[in-house]
Amino acid sequence: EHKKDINGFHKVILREVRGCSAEVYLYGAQVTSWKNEHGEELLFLSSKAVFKPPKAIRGGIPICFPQFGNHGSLEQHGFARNRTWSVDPDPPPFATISHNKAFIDLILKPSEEDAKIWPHRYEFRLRITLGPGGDLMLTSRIRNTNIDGKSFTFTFAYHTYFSVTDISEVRVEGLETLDYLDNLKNRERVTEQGDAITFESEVDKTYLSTPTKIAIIDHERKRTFVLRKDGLPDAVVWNPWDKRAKAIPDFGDDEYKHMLCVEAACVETPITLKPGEEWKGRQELSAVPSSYCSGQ
Ligand code: TA6
Repeated sequence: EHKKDINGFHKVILREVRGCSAEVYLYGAQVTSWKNEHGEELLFLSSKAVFKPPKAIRGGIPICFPQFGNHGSLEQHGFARNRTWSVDPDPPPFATISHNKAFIDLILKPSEEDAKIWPHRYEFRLRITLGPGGDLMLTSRIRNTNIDGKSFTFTFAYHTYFSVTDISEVRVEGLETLDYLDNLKNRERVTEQGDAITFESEVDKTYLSTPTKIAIIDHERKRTFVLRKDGLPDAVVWNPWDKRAKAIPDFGDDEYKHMLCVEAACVETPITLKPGEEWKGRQELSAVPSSYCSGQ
């Protein structure tokens, strides 16, 4: 269902038979809501989110492309999240789709302006799917369409903001014993010692060579988010905590307690595509009652 919100922004609402839903703005191709069959919101969206270009919407699932973070010449997290995408008129045949799934295909191609800051031609196709059980899947296909024979290199992340009841009661499983870059210590490389990651202060870590499945356990609500990913070897874990959150204008002061970013990413080893080559990166999110999930 296509709608215009109060700011006149174009958004698409996906609905599934049991009442699950998702909302995505054409601005940034950003998912801003994912609800389960009880109408509970599963993603965090800041109460101070600004829906006004060129500011990125604070929350949901920002798309970081062609640069993750600020290690490079582009703006922080690249420009894909600050552009208005189009509905893809002729999406490629995605083999995995069956009829009872709601999905939307969006596409981003460079503008003249963009070509000045990132001189490449590409087609970035994003399919957002709401599965029959309410699972939310994002599939990105990025193709190098340069006609000058040039390859290009990029880093990428689905910058997912999960809604949690109380960050001090949240555990992340699947990243223990892995190496990570500590973004609070100039990306120093460290090995995770803990048996599961818990939170009592600001965390900003890029875990490397991570498994395809990561569990985020909201103990209070007895809910586990399961993040499955393909083509995205790294995972960034971020909570700003109080001081950092206060310094971010579009972040409510106490909202850090109710969010956690776990971001399927490709950061350590950038992706290089020759003309004609295509990269695919997929993440699938599900939210299950914790009693079925801890330790699996
Ligand atoms: O993913 C973690 C991070 O790189 C943090 O360092 C913080 O900057 C966060 O992204 C949010 O970035 P943004 O540009 O959306 O404010």
